[in-house]
Amino acid sequence: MSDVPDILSETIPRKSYFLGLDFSTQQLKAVVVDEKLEVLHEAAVNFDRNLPEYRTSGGVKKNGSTVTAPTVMWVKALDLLMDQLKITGLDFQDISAISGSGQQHGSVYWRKGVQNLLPTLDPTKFLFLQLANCFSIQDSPVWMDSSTHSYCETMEKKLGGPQRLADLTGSRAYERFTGHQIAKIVSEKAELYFNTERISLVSSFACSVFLGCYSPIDWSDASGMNLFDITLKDWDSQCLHMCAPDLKEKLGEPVATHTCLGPISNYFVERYSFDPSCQVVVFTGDNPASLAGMCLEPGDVAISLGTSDTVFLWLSGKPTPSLEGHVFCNPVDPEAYMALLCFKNGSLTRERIRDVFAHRSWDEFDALLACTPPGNHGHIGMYYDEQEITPKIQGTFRFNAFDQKVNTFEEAATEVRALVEGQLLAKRVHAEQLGFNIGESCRVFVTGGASNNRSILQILADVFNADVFTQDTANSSCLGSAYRAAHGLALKESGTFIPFNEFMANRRPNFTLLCRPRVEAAKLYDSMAARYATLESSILTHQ
Ligand code: ADP
Ligand code: XUL
Repeated sequence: MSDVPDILSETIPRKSYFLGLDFSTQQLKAVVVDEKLEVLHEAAVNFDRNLPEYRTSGGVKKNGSTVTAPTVMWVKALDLLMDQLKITGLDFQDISAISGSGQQHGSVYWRKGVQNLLPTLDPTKFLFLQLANCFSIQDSPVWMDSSTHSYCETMEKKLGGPQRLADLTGSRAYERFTGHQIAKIVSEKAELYFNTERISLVSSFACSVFLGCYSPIDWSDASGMNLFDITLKDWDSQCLHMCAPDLKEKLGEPVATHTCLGPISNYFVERYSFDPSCQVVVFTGDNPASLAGMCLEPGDVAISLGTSDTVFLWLSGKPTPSLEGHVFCNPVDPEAYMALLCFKNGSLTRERIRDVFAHRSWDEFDALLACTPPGNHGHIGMYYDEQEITPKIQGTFRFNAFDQKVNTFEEAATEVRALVEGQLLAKRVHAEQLGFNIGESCRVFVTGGASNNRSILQILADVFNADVFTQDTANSSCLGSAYRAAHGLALKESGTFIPFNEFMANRRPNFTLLCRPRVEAAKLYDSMAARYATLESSILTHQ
């Protein structure tokens, strides 16, 4: 047990529950924890299945490289989720604080006049009916969008090159980053932009609904916009200027990610019997929230296998952003940073290969993995169904044991193993290129839908030559949001700053060791990683 004062029980002695939400790509999820931060309730609404009227696939709508989601669908999902939580027997009165997360980079456009409507929503009516006409742009651009290439080029050029932009904002220009999405809207739909009163990220949009007024954007999620100076922790006026007029007013002042913003709106008090003093802690991006949910420490690597696959690390000291990957402000330590790599072709590509080669069954997919050896007899595959982010490329590339390109693999099992090994080797190779050292004590923490799959995790352990752990319950972004709600409230009540990891010291979630590396396989993947890196560079030079 740690000897730090138990700030939560000192400041909030009564029975206290904390609600964490995650507005992710394919679903809206919620978790409720008690004062010991143990999970009491979970709920989820899947956009495609539970809200078919919006006709999304994987939670989004695609039109070429433009990818959006109907903003009001997220609101309706919240109506459904709140009703689901009620059915679990949850008494909303017991919730002392809430926080949440959202898929990063996506943006919401509130039309002029809505600031007067948000605090006065009618508690007898669903939210989605009242907010349906509140968005000047009905479909929110989301992180899968890659339609803003020319805006990216312009910003990098005007700012003195990609490295200069990375030094300032933590990343070179990326198509999905919100600044370029906004620039595209100003250029293509100027009248809609001028009819917009406020621009939120998915996280701050959801937070605004709970607050009953516009929520600020937090520093961590602001780092995914190419607009935010990650050192000064403020908008960069040159970047703002390049994207759109009057953008600063439309974005509002950014705040530290542990900020407690105030009480929940009257709508939730009246409709769901929340305590009027229940506090809302600013929402953040799903990856930063996941870092909090995993209680990550320096030296660990976290891998989320969700719609996108992400790799993230805690960065201490002065950040050195590079042309690959992203540096974000750390969500739980205002002095620190986090590094993130995002791979767009994650679960949806695994699902496609499963559907084609394994009769839509994960069991069959696992059986195919089991009947091929580590190293796949030298075959390597790279599957970028959508334009990949890390690295920027699209298409399918297969190589035989002699590094020759082939069009197909003969066996379904070879294809399935090539996909999984290729995806996991890419994570190792790119984490190493970011400067990450897979040391002796390296631990890998996994989360996301595919972290249920043991066969995939064994390959992950072998590729990283490290033990792989997972949390016993719940999705880590949701859980991280519930933890951040408790931390934010405790900081507010105590009036002092206690670091998150100290605050969590007595309440760390249970992690289960799922897979250990196998010596022979790990050795083999060492040389395969070097081969993978060379093949990847060769396809990038020849594209
Ligand atoms: P997100 O939060 O990005 O919406 P999740 O982290 O909930 O997504 O992951 C959803 C994905 O999990 C699904 O697309 C599905 O492909 C994947 N998944 C679920 N179960 C398994 C499994 N047993 N093996 C591999 N992938 C799985
Ligand atoms: C991160 C990214 C995705 C989204 C959706 O940069 O684009 O991981 O946050 O999960």
